[in-house]
Amino acid sequence: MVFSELPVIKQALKSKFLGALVGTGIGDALGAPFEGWYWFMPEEIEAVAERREVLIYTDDTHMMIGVAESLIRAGGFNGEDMAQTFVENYELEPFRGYGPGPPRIFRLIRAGTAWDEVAQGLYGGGSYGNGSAMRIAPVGVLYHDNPAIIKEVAYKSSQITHAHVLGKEGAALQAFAIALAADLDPLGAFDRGNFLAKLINFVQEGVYREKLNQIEAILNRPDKTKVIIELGNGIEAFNSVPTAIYSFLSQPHSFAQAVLHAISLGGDTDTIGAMTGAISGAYLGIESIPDSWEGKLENRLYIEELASTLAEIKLKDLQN
Ligand code: F2R
Ligand code: MG
Ligand code: MG
Repeated sequence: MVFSELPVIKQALKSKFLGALVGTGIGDALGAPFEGWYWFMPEEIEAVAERREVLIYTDDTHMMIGVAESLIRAGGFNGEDMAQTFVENYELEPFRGYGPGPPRIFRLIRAGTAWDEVAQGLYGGGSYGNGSAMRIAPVGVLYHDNPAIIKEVAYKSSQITHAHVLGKEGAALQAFAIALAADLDPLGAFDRGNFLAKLINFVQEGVYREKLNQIEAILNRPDKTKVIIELGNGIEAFNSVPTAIYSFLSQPHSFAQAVLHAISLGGDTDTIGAMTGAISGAYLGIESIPDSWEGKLENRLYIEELASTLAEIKLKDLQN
């Protein structure tokens, strides 16, 4: 790294870390009032956001905060620390709309079950819900230059609550999409074919590969019903991570349009909104998030502090 480039790199990096973490919160909070709806018009989301004084986030952001807190405190991934962080955060704020599985896991961890053994038994083989993908933004930005570490940390952090391989692979795919976005210059030309090809090359599980392979054709002939049928808008990781990637690719140059599109697909709106917001924010940076939304996000200053600290850690790492 040339020393004179440092301030520019530092600023851009920080903006992308902020974009990914605040983007998660905004997508989650904007989508939350519509979770479970059939598809609808983006204008309805804007109208609800305008009427609200505070944009309140749910479990998606609450768990993303836990991931960031633990990575910072432990200086990287530490399963025991992250599991305890999830448990403590949940006990403080159990009202965040958690999925059915995690609270059961947290009770078992509190009772002494090991963090890496507790989730296997859930749903007879582990959960493939989208709960470990929705919270993965801090992993995606912190390790954005190392796909092997991304995969390792995404899998291990999933293991705490989502032990099924499709849950883990969903988290890894979402983290890698955020990483690729963080690595790109938003002022340069965006090559969506290349972005998709890298994701397809990264992912190993067939269901994700098949869905990613359909995205280009759907982007060429946009049709909401087709997106929902082919890619999904559900609570399972494989029915939501590809949809968030599609939503980002449908509007790569506009955070607002990408997130509004994702939420307007209905279904698991807060989560697909959160995941789309994380990818778009990582690509376009914090400046791309409309002030009128960012200013209303609950706990914004704390989320920004976590993102800034992670960026500082990364920058020190790059300088060594
Ligand atoms: N919980 C919700 N939404 C419900 C409404 C909330 C309400 N608005 C409120 O405020 O109270 N949303 C949140 O949950 C999703 C993430 O869930 P997570 O953490 O993945 O949970 P879980 O239980 O592990 O999995 C979710 C469901 O997926 C199915 N499933 C998972 N693995 C399965 C398997 N191996 N076999 C069969 N089914 C499996 C189950 O139906 C699970 O219950 C996010 O949307 C977040 O926003
Ligand atoms: Mg939620
Ligand atoms: Mg949800």
